[in-house]
Amino acid sequence: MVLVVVAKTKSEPFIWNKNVECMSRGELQTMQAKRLGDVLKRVSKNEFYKKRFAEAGVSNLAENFKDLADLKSLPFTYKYDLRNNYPFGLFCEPLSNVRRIHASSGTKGKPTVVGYTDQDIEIWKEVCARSLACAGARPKDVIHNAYGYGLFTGGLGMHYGIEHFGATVIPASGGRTQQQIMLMQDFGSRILLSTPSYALNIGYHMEEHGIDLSTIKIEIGIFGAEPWTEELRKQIESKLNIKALDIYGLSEIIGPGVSMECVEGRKGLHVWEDYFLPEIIDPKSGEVLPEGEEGELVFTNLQKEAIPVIRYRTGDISRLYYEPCVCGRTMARMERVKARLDDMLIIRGVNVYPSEIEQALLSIDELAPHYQLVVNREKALDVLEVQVEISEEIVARWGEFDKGQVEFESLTQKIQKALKENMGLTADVKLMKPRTVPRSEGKAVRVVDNRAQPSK
Ligand code: DLL
Repeated sequence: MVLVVVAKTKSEPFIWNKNVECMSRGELQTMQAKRLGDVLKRVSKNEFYKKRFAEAGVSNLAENFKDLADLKSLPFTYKYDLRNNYPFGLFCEPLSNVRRIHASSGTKGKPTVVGYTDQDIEIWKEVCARSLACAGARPKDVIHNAYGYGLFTGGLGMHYGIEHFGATVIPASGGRTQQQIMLMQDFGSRILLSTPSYALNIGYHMEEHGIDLSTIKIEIGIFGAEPWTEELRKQIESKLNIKALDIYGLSEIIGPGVSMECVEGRKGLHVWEDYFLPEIIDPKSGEVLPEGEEGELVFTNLQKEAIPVIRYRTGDISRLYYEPCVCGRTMARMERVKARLDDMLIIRGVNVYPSEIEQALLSIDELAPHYQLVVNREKALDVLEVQVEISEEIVARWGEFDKGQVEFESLTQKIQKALKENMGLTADVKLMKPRTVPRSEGKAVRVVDNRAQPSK
């Protein structure tokens, strides 16, 4: 008997701009070096940068710095630089050439303001279109955009990218979840764009209201704007029966579309390096770290007109990898952002990130993925209370939700043990009834910090 094995032909990855996304590293570096020279000429006319470079002893910037290796001798730019020079101090173009302004809210004080020229908007459209293709979207798709519209870059940034990509955009923005579900059902959207916490909210809303999952046609979710874990990805994928992919970005660099996970590899996010030059540094010393080491992400805008930033300290913790990817793209990949440096909590001497707590909680079957971390200061000691919902099934099995019952006590102990064993953390645990932890409609508020003077 002759066995004929017919190889199943795998569909080719859809790459938006193959010439650039699959460039050799040598070609890419030549392009980056040229663009770095140009952007340094541009910023050297700005008063803030003139002063910053002079203070750092960097002179004749435009002439002296053309080589990528010289980048590490340039000073960093920080979020507070944008705040201290509010609103337009870091702009390198007159407002008459700035077509749009966005701002990121921040919890206190003035927002961080950014601007875009016509060309900046073209670049933003391009990187968002690349990101959509990278996630497995196609120009014939209907794309439901539930990122907030307004000063936040998520909604409008992706909106223009979707139109440029040639797909149909549904500008849903955040909130009114019932209506969003109806629109997804009626318009047959195949792609959902939102924060991961809002996607989960949609999934739970459907379940709680008895809405059949098969009435929506979403196959792919493009989720970002906040840290999320692999465990949360699994929960979203099973709740909505979709593939969930990670998109990263920040207003100071452009907005969404700085990097995107590819549907083929799902192992790290491709950084669109022809526009955004990434580095990983040791946050304490500022030294550049080698490939694969964990540190703070730093980006330099290579081609931005209105407000290009040089060596911008994102505060996000990640790693960079340069090895080839199964999708064929050659652009560096960054590991999913673990956390923001300033989100780190120090609880009785233990340094812990909310994402680590999320990971531990989501691995406990009896819990729902809805939690909040409340920090108080008691007699000079920081005390963490982990408030987490019990799943509906467990409450149904118990028959009631009563602090006195044996199961209640043993579940509390199980969570405390997991936190202690996984990260050495001692925390109070408050089990919550289903649907009592506030649901997210945009970026989730994971930490409620009640300390008068945060020790961050
Ligand atoms: O959040 C831009 C964006 C919109 C990205 C939509 C993705 C999707 P900002 O409001 O300026 O911009 O917040 C930027 O959010 O420094 C990270 O701390 C965090 N962040 C963004 N994407 C991710 C992600 C938008 N995929 C800040 N994973 C960044 C983890 C993320 N954190």
